[in-house]
Amino acid sequence: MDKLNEAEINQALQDMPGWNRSGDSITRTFTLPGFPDAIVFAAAVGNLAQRADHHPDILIQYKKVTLTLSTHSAGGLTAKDFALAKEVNGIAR
Ligand code: H2B
Repeated sequence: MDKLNEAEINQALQDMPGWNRSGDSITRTFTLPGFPDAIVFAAAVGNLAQRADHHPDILIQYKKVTLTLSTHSAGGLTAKDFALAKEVNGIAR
């Protein structure tokens, strides 16, 4: 899959509330009510990722879950990252 260019990345970010650009990645931190909720949320993200065969870095810090998305095989951001970010937004409150 082709890397997106700068204009495409900026355009895609506009439709992606909560997500920020960080170099070759996009990130979003979700704050859940408590640690068990954070674990359940991370597992739900894991299920989406497995189904999409596209996997984010997942950092759990107590009740915060930070997701970092990038397409390793492309060495940058692709449509797959934004597709998964959109799915994650769909399961987040
Ligand atoms: N996830 C991410 N974030 N980037 C990839 O390039 C990637 C992946 N490649 N998940 C997938 C798995 C690849 O290894 C399999 C074989 O499709």
